Amino acid sequence: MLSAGSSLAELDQENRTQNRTAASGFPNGFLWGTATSAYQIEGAVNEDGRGPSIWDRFAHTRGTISDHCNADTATDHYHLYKEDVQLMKALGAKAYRFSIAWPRVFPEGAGSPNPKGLDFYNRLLDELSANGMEPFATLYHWDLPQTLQDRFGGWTSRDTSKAFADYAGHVAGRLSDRVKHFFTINECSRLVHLGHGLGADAPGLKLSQSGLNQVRHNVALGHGLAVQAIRAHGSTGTRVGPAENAVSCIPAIETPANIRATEMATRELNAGYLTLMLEGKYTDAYLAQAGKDAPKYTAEDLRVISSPIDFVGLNVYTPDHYVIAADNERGFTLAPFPASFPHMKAAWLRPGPEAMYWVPRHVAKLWNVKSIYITENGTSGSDQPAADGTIYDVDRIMYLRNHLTQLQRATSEGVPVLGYFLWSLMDNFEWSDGFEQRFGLYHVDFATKRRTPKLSASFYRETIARNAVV
Ligand code: GBH
Repeated sequence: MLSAGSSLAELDQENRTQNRTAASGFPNGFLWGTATSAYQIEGAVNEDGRGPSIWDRFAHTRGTISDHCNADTATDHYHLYKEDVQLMKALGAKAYRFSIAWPRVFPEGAGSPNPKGLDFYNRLLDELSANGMEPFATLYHWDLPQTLQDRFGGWTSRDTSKAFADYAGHVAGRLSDRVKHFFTINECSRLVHLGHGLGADAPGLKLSQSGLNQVRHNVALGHGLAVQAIRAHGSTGTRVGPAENAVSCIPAIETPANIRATEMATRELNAGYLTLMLEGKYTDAYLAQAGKDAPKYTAEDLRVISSPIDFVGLNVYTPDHYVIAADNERGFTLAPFPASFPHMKAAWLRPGPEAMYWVPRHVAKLWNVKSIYITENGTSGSDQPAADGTIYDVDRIMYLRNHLTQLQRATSEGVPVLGYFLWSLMDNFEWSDGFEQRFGLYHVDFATKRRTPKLSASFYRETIARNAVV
């Protein structure tokens, strides 16, 4: 124990003791990794038979991307993947979450596969394996083959849900000897809202409420059909689940009544996504609110959508709502964000680290989920080099430390989070924000493709080495 008059040197010594590490530590075997997605890093959009995706089309349409860029070359990971695996290794990471580009594997979305497309992922898997890194593959991170948009209207049609399952089964059949964990769809919620409601993401649609509700249903159906296809074609022991950006509900004040209110809010505000996948039905409130705009579906659809999964992946960035218990019909009230609420470089990125505690806890409790991965968490920053050339991204370190502290609170209470994938390994194409929002632990000079570690890379390496918040 420290006495009142302890010197700084003693304090420093104390901080190094086992006790201190245990108090801030994660469970043994906790999996540390980084995450990326295909279109955001690969480049090489016209190589080895890759077909166009809706993001190629969207990014090449005037006025869609803030800095008028596209991801034709991005970070050129397609050619620099060996170097990038070394970047992960330098962090001491043991896992890597990446996505497979559907238009590389099926350039037309369906029909004949392009073997050269999967060859790239075979090379990547070999490199990961040679460096002791466990692969976690996402099957859909928003790069729909353009042909499916043209032929079927993309996710407005359940033909796309079926094509997705065929592609998923094909990949599982060929890669599941080495890939043991598959994520179906990245952030159903965002692909529905931003891509088909606001038109801010590909394919840039602004559908009516009924159209949007149908897209939401078709995407969930695609998830369920893919789960079944992966079970049918994957080797024994292949595990599968979604990677969802759940609407996060945080008790404004941690009282039992408010906590109960956040659980109800979590269930209702995720009704078309996690609630549907895990309960196999739309909530009464969801259907009542949709009214005549409710999606068309069958009972069999609901059984498919709720096919058993092995884990839930959660992308956690920001609190969506602070919640207080209320005496109204719903039982909760969403507190509006005051104008003075702080944000990181991106205006949408409000730091509310408690989300990292509450989101996995709600998911585990509401649906009795036994395995959770944090599939993304991180922040953009201005990331300007100082006079000595170093990027001292202490804002990112603050953001990460606060979130990891809350994650450690969750794991120490028994919330079953098995691993954490930091978004992102390196700066990349941030969708409609182009190259203006940098999320990487490694800075990328997009002209030369040179990678340079930021200070946060050292922070993450220390965290991994100690398996504890540092
Ligand atoms: C994740 O999405 C993605 O999976 C990943 O590809 C992405 O690079 C990463 O996070 C960082 O953004 O309030 O109208 O301005 C997060 C998606 C993007 C959803 C920004 C909210 C703001 C919409 N988020 N978006 S708005």
